[in-house]
Amino acid sequence: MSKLLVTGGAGFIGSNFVHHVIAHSDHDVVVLDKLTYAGDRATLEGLPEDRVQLVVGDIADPEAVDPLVAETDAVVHFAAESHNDNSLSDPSPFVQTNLIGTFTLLEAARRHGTRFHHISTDEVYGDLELDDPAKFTPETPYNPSSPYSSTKAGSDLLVRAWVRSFGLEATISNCSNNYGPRQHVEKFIPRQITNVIDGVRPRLYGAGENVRDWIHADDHSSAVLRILERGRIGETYLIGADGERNNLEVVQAILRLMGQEADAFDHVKDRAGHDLRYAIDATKLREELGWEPAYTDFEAGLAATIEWYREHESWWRPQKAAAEAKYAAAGH
Ligand code: NAD
Ligand code: TDX
Repeated sequence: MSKLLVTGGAGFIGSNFVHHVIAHSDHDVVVLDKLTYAGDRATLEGLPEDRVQLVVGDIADPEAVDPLVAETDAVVHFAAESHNDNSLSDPSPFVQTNLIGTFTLLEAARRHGTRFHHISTDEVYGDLELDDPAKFTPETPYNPSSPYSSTKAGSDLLVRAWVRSFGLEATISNCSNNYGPRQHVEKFIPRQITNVIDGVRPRLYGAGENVRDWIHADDHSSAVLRILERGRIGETYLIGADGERNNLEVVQAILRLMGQEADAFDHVKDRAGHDLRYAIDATKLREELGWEPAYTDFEAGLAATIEWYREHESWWRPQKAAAEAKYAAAGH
């Protein structure tokens, strides 16, 4: 393998993966990214121009996709509409990008016999009870709740069908909630950090008892590279780092690390259909491919992330007003 086509490589996790690939492998990268509100060419700054190229285009456009797939050794597919709250106010781009876009890429990979890795989410499995000892495994039945997670589930099923019916050489990974630098301020952790920087109280949906299984984006990237290089074709790997925490705990950790009182937040309207708990069993990835996360101390990773947002206001400031206007319109 030497040339990777990374879709969505100007977004949060895709750009983290491009930085990881350049630092830890000899692969070259072509990024295909539409630069939606969530994409930013600044995420790729500082990378060597002879190893990374950005092509601005839509994964649902066969004319943009086909020539790029034709000249690539593997497609690593991150591009998606990724935010649940947006999918509740307008599902249409989620169907277009997550379903039609994935279909378009799969057809090009089929035509050219190209290795394919599909990035997905634990949300395809629905949610767990708070006291359920079970976690999600690759055998958990699909049961998505939101327009976002249902379109991701549909995209996973397309990949599985292309493996079985057409012999596509594909793997799939389903990861838990990511945090780290360069995450859009619409997402939970950066929204609260940048609120506190702005002197605004963090906003907790409902009672804050919903649990997410947090993993640092660097660990997601190392897992994806491992699966791409050593994963078994046709297999699904779950990526997680045993980081379960409820939202109240996360908000209080942010407040503590930013020198605020523990109760300096507001409860706001809950999300419709809000999944209660996600939890990943990553045994297959750990035992079969020998992967281990590097970030095992959530508070240390969170402190470094807070520092990054403090130091990179020029990166996130242009997103902030529009993100908060969407939340105000939705009552959050
Ligand atoms: P993001 O919203 O930060 O970035 C998405 C990127 O895709 C942006 O650069 C955007 O411009 C690009 N894009 C969107 N539509 C496109 C299109 N039609 N054509 C080309 N490019 C397009 O998302 P993220 O949080 O980095 O998530 C990346 C992937 O990881 C997604 O597939 C998501 O489902 C998955 N995932 C995310 C998380 C998480 O916690 N954020 C967890 C598990 C899985
Ligand atoms: O202001 C907020 N207050 C709040 O309590 C926001 C924005 C969110 N929340 C809650 C909702 C969730 O329980 O925090 C939790 C995390 O919310 P998000 O950051 O929106 O993430 P989530 O909906 O869990 O989905 C994320 O993880 C799985 C990513 O956005 C998805 O792309 C990924 O698939």
